[in-house]
Amino acid sequence: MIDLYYWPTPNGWKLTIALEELDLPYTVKPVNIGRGEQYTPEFLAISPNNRIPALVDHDPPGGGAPLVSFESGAMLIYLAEKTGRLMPADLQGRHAVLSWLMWQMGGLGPMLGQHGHFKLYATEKIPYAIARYEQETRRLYGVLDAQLAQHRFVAGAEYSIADIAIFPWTMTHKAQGLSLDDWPQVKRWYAELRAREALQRGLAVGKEWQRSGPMDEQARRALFGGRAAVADAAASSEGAQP
Ligand SMILES: N[C@@H](CCC(=O)N[C@@H](CS)C(=O)NCC(=O)O)C(=O)O
Repeated sequence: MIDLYYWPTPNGWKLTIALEELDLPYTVKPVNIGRGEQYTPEFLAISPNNRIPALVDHDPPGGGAPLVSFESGAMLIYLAEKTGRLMPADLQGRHAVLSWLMWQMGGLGPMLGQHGHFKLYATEKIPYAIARYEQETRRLYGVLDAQLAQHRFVAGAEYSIADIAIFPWTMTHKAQGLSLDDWPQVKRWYAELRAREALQRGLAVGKEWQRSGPMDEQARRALFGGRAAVADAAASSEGAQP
């Protein structure tokens, strides 16, 4: 059985989508990142970078000690290799999937993350930072659109972990003030993936924990203030009257 350390966010959804697509049984271990739970010693022992997702597979291929994994890209490769699915076995096909997965991990995710931060969450709106990350975000959407003009899926003719890694980040387009009409091939691909039942089941995991409306002060501290801010908040609430 796999334990998935998770919160419903783009990087978290990659894993619930992959696990649902692969039909693998898993237990969800919620880590409320808006309440600083990413800093507990138990979670840090599994995910030293204090980020979700992470997983522990108590039944790794070949037996032996439980497999502990953090970084969503590594986790997706692990699941594809464990099952022999969602990644072609031939050299060329496998390499195309890994290239697009790395593109997501090193480019699309971090750039869209920073775009969202400076445009939506930062209390001080810095025009240069917003313009810089919007330009990079648009460039990356253009790269994806050009690739999808040649292939049905991101890494070729087969649906793969590269599609699963990229999709949740394109779900943020409306919030980031972008329209998929600007990238028709991304729009076509997005609609095809959105209709997949397994993907929808993945996105539904923990939906009830999502809060609507603006981010509260506690979440802002946990996400943007670092470990010290979480510790300060815990210390001050210990002295507070219930
Ligand atoms: N490169 C990491 C990024 C993970 C990541 O940034 N996770 C976010 C949620 S989407 C998180 O845990 N944030 C908690 C925090 O910023 O303290 C991965 O792909 O697993």
